[in-house]
Amino acid sequence: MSQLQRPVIIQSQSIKLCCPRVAYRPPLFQRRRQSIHTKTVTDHDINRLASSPLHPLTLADLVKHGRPPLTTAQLLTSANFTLSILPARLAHRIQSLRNLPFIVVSNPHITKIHSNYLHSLSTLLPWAEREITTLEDEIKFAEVMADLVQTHSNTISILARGFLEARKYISPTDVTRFLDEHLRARIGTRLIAEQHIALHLSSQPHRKIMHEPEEEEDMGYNGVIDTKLRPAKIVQQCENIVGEICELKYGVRPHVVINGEPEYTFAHVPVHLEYIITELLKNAFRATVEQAHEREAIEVTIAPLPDDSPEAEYNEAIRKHGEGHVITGADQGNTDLASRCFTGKSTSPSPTADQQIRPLAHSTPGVTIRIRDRGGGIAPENYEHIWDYSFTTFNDDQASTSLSGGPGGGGGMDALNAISGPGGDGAHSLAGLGYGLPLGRAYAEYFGGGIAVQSMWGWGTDVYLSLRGVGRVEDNPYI
Ligand code: ADP
Ligand code: K
Ligand code: MG
Repeated sequence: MSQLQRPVIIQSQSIKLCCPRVAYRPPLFQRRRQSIHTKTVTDHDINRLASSPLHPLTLADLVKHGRPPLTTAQLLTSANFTLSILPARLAHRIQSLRNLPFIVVSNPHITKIHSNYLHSLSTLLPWAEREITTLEDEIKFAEVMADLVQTHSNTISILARGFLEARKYISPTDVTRFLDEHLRARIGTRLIAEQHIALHLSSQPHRKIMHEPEEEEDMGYNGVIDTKLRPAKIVQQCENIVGEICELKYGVRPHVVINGEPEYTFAHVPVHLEYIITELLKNAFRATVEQAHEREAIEVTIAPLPDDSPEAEYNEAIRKHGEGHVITGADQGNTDLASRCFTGKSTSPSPTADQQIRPLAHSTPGVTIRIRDRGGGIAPENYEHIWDYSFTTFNDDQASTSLSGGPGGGGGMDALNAISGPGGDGAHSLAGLGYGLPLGRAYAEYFGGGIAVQSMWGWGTDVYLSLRGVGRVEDNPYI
């Protein structure tokens, strides 16, 4: 395995933070990044860390350090908490990569991801078994977190390329199983790191150096969570972006009509919602235009769940178990209750502790967003495959041949760029290599929501995105 352990060169590029309202000053971080200490990771380190139990993360963990700006003591607590859970999570990912067939993990792209994880663990090890007690150390630690987020920003496109090249040696089912676990775990790891970075940037005394003053009046944010997120606003923003891409490719764009309750707000992670809505709109736009129905609006309905819905009962059940309670096997009854109400019942494997964050007590019931298009629906023979990571009906030949033919391909490269997810390298293509639906569902399910697709073959498609509120602002002192 030694060839997998070569050091990784960190590329300097700007970092896109999860929380869009918190501005980064990359040059400051880049200058300092060169001084990040590393410690060689041994197999013993990995085995030891991977065998330690994973911290069952809750949303309460993300907000428990207080409302920004934090005091020095709160900031140090956040840093130490972050440090206490990340190494084991990285070690689990390394182990799971090593469990892939050797010929797959030897693929240069998969090897690159393995090296990235080793690199990130090597930057955390010098901090292990010590406590962060000074602001000076906290600043250095925040740089380590920034490095971690940046190192893994292109993970999804690199993994996609790797699995595409190695597809002869691993079944689509095994790829989907691996990616479902890996990408869900990655969502949590990024959230933890980004939350600390966001708290760091918005806290005294750094804010004068690193925080854009004009952003300060925005009080809706607690780190990466927007407590006043308005889904309709995200839909409008995503409509603009997807519309541009659509117009570039097809020369036309359908328009979106929002109805239901466009003023509804709740607490959620904006970049997650942006990613999901973008992917769902891309699918709807593409289908609509390909059916030459661009004159027919895509209808987006925002439907908040009522307070007496089964969702509210579900939240009450969480409340009885105590604040920030994590749903475990013992709570299966309640989770079933929740999934009955949410149409997006998943067929993916049950989440493990490092994959799943559960809502806070006093959660708002949440919202269902229906995206309805007249794009002709999904052919029955394709229906069962739409959740596979690599399944796409988009430009089949172009997407896969340009990739297998080497770097620089047209549609395939665009497609890969389009699937990086939040914090990744952007979305330039209307459809990709089939990552939109499964990855979108992974984000939705992360906070207990889901995605369900209802197709009327020959007519159109309804997609139901269910999202559970992650905390009622007035009830929760932390948010
Ligand atoms: P991609 O968009 O890259 O193909 P997705 O996972 O987003 O990957 O979607 C997988 C497939 O599901 C699409 O290629 C398409 O065949 C089908 N699909 C998804 N959404 C729709 C829709 N709204 N209308 C018609 N087909 C759809
Ligand atoms: K797919
Ligand atoms: Mg898509």
